[in-house]
Amino acid sequence: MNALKIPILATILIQLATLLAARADSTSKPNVLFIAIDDLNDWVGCLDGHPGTETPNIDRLSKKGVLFANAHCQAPICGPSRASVFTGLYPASTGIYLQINDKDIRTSHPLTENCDLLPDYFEAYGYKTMAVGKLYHGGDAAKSFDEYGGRFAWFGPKPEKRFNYNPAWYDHKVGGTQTDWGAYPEKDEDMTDYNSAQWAVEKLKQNYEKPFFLAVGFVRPHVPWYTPAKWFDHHPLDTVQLPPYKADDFDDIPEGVQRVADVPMMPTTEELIEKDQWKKAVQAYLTCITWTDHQVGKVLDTLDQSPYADNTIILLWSDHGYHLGEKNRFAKQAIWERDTRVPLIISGPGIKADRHCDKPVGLIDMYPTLVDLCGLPANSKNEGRSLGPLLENVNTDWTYPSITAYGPVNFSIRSERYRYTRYEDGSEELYDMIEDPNEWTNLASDDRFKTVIAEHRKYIPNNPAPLAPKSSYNINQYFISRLEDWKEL
Ligand SMILES: [Ca+2]
Ligand SMILES: [Ca+2]
Repeated sequence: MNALKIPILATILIQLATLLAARADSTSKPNVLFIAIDDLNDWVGCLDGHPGTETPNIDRLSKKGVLFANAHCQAPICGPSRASVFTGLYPASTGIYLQINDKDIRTSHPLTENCDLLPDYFEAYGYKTMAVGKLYHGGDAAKSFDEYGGRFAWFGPKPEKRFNYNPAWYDHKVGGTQTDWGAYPEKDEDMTDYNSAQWAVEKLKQNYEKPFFLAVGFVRPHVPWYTPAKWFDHHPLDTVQLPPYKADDFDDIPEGVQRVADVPMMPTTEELIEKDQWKKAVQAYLTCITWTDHQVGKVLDTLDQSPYADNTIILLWSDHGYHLGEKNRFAKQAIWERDTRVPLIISGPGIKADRHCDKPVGLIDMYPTLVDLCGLPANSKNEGRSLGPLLENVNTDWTYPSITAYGPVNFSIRSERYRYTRYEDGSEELYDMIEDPNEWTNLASDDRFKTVIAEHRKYIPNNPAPLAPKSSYNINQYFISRLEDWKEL
């Protein structure tokens, strides 16, 4: 062998040994790849929420594991949904029902002071924790992960002027919104999600002595619905289909329900029909989904090609859903199905491939599930439950509904078949989600469903925690008028 080749051979051997060492370490406990998507509703191919969506990478992941097709957030807004995920506690236990003006969840309420945040729990049991992008709503990711790659340009660069929607055009609109849509910026590299994916890809190419917990938080399809122009080519306007909308849908729901779900700065369907913008808004949301799916694909591909491919649990989720015109609204912040239903996929070593689970589950179940799958001691503070039995058999008896709170006094209970909701003023809704997936016919006053309603009503928390002191809500008149009352429930 010539002398020049010896150092090359040595280098290769060292690399091989490092790779084998990484594999040996990571086989003791599985790694975790935790992919969070912001404001993605059930418009992913595998969930069949919208016929025109294009999500090949998320669909591919669903084929590798278990798709939870009846999974729901615990609060229909970023901050409280994520607070529930990372504390493992219900909003009714922490008082975090709304956005919190605080960078650290633990200092926002006496009830969260002693909680174990998910990454801290993994760190305590020997994991290296890393994160990039949007995980918590506030800025505390840098504190609770060993390594944090940042949030880059947050929701991305913005054009000088809005393209298609400005609440200031309407006299009756209150507050500001980032809701707008169009082709912007020019380059993928200027997008936050591009940089987050890139950071995660680099991390997956490195060697680790400990098992890792890598969290990647993508910000699209959160508003503004901007992506570079080429991504709009995936959804030509003439192919875009509109979601179902019934103009007289609100005739059978109490006025109080409409008030809770009214976000006055957001566009209404009637407004966008008048401006000929509904289809364009849907096109932009679909485009943002395809954009994010592509970023997810880059991370999944890198994992597949890494030494960690066979020993990493992948968990993909979104923090809540979104309406794109269905209930005369383009918003989150309500407790109908499209606001609460989210993609939730779990794959990994020992998890059966290509399974579809219709049992109701919540994002709150992710924390105890990961602890269970990684063989860590159960955290007795967790209020969710491990989905282990459903990963084993998707038809296992599962009698627990998913509970979503919007403020401390509006709760929605999703069982396998029904959605029951009770609002602050005592008004109610009941929908048969099999017969009526669009929630058009409110059955709450139909005597035939008295027993069903009673069964669901018992899951409404009796003593919800008062609102966390640093809670804020500046865009919904109903919430503004109630905030002070809710601080002393
Ligand atoms: Ca969100
Ligand atoms: Ca209706």
